[in-house]
Amino acid sequence: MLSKKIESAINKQIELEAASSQLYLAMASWAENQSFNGVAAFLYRQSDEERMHQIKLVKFVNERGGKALIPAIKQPEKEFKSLQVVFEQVLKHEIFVSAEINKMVDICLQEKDYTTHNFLQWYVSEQIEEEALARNVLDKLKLIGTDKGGIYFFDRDLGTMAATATNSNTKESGGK
Ligand code: OFO
Repeated sequence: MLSKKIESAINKQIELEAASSQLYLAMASWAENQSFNGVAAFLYRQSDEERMHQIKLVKFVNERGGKALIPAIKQPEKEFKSLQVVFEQVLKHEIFVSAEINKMVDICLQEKDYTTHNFLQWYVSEQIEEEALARNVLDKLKLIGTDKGGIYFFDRDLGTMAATATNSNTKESGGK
């Protein structure tokens, strides 16, 4: 059984995962409208992943006898100045999410809830990967600067990255 304190911390995180999914969806849609189709594919995929993170938390709360709350999400920004601004925001956002996950882990230790603590370790590792990925993409963009050819290949590479990740996920889940 979850303590009220942990239940409310996870419900806050459910909202944050949903907001992350919406933010990346807004970014994907912006990129698609700018004809950055590879970047759009990458961000659509990130948005799907955040939704999966949200659902995993919803199920966990319900399975442990709590009540998961499905939040209203405020509309994210719809205009972005450049690709670099998009990925600066992604990185900043992921760093913020990591800090929030760490706070939850801390609450679990205070409450001696080792089951939730164990469950949250998946999120801790996921955040390490996501921060590293965002940092890596941003570094590439900084190197490219305003070079049009560079941006063309960057867009293509992100599209390939999204397709490869989707294919390997499909294989892992047995094609489901
Ligand atoms: Fe939910 O993984 Fe990042 O934010």
